[in-house]
Amino acid sequence: MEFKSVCIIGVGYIGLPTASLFASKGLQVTGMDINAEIINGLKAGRLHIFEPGLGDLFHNALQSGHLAVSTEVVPADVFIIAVPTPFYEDKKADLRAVVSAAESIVPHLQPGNLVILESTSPPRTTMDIVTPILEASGLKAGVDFLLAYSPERVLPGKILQELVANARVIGGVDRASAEAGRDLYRTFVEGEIILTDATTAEMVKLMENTSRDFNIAIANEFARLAQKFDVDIWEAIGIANLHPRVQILQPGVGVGGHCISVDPWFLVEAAPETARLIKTAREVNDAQPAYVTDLVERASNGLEDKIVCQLGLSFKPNVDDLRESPAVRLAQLLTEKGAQVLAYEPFKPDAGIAGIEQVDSLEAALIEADVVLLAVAHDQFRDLKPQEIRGKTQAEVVFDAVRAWDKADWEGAGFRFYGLARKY
Ligand code: SAJ
Repeated sequence: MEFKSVCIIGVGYIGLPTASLFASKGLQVTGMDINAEIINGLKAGRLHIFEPGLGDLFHNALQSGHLAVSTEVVPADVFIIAVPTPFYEDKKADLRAVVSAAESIVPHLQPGNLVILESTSPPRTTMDIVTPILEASGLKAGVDFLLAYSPERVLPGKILQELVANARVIGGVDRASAEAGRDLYRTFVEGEIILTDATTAEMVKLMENTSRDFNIAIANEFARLAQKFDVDIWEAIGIANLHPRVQILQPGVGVGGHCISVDPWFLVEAAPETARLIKTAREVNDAQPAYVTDLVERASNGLEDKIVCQLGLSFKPNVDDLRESPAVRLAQLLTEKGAQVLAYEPFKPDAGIAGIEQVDSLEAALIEADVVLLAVAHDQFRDLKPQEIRGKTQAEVVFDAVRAWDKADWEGAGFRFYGLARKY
């Protein structure tokens, strides 16, 4: 099946790269977003997100005439929903964006169209929520139009590479829908394309992120045990991982981002009595910023009136995304304990988060600090030289929460060095 035009609803971290890739392959693409500020910025060539390689791809697609951006849904052969699915305060899935995206397609839906939901969603969303909304058009899913669920599975920081190379699962409401999805994504996907039903594809996506969350939770719990027994967790993990069937992940300040810290809750909400391990893992990871705060407090001999230079606020290294970031939570908790936190986040120097004091240079963060806290292992922080930092701060204490720095080097430069379950 051949499709000539695509309308992508939501031009965020997934929608914008996907739109640019389809356009680069010659399809006629419209990237739609309800946020006029974002669309006006894009029209003027300004991207609202940072992702390696995306700027060039987007600009070329725009210039080629194959990509347009708009605040309105436009008629197309294919509609792709790529909007966020956050959660409410009580951890229940907030599907309002998916619902309104589906509703916005209805007036344009024509027989033979293909609709794809990409947003991570609770099991049965495609069948029980999206299908009835679209069928309000009078057309029937799997009969008059095609409908599939195909989750994005790409890693922020490597989105373009992984969109092309990763295996892609496409779950149709019927076989014809899945096959149509395969024909569409084959335009740029070089990885394997696996066809299944919509609910299986939803479950696959949630299982992937949930298992990663779970594996990080055990790493964080191991770190707490190691701290208790005076063991260096990093040495212990290194040795354990030499076993051919063991692959322990990295402990840290917690799990953030818009995916792994959110998606497991969709399973907990759908079946709370069954998803017990999943819930516990979430709680362990959510408690990690508080655990690290206590360690920093001890290392600093109390936080009251201390100035903490916190390096990094994003949810993981080398990205500009602060959503659900444990590093942000860490800064808040340190502040609650009486510290003045001066946070430096080079990927987003002015995030405007209430209660967080951001500075726009390393020097400004360091100059009056009592404690230097490494919260996110951005490459530029990894590369810092202790001797150079010595000349820029009066701080005596360095706390490396993510094991990016060498203890001996920092001690050699005259700092008292601490970390998460660190001996060496
Ligand atoms: N983290 C650790 N220790 C680790 C690995 C990660 O503490 O060993 C933390 C990170 O610092 C971060 C969080 O976990 O706060 C999540 O980071 P990540 O790199 O594991 O994953 P994301 O959220 O960037 O992307 C994930 C990916 N899913 C899996 O690897 C199963 C990606 O493939 C998905 O497409 C993405 O979620 C998504 O959009 O769902």
